[in-house]
Amino acid sequence: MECLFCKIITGEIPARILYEDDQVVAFHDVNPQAPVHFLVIPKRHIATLDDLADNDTTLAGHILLTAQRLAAQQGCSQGFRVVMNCNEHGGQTVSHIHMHVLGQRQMHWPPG
Ligand code: IU
Repeated sequence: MECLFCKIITGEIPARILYEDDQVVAFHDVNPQAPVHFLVIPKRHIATLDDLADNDTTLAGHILLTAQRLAAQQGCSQGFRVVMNCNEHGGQTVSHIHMHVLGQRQMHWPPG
């Protein structure tokens, strides 16, 4: 198993875990780009958004609702941003899908 995020799920690589259930894990990003910056990932290895299937609708929704709930817990009452990078042009560097959640500062548009 070479996937770094799968190793975070199994505990082989340390992470500051925020939340875990049977489907997802959330942890603080090691290189935060905002005062709040955490990632929500599925426990099942899915390499990119392109690999999500029609029967992953419930999982995809659960990732999004976990992001929303944890953003509130992290004090993002004035708003937050979710980002999912996909493949090379999307800027994806880790091949295990992850939803970034960033908050506690003003975001700008367009992203780089
Ligand atoms: P990207 O969307 O694939 O570019 O984001 C990967 C993120 O994973 C990036 O923000 C890294 O800082 C973060 N990360 C992490 O939090 N812990 C790790 O062990 C590794 C990457 I590897």
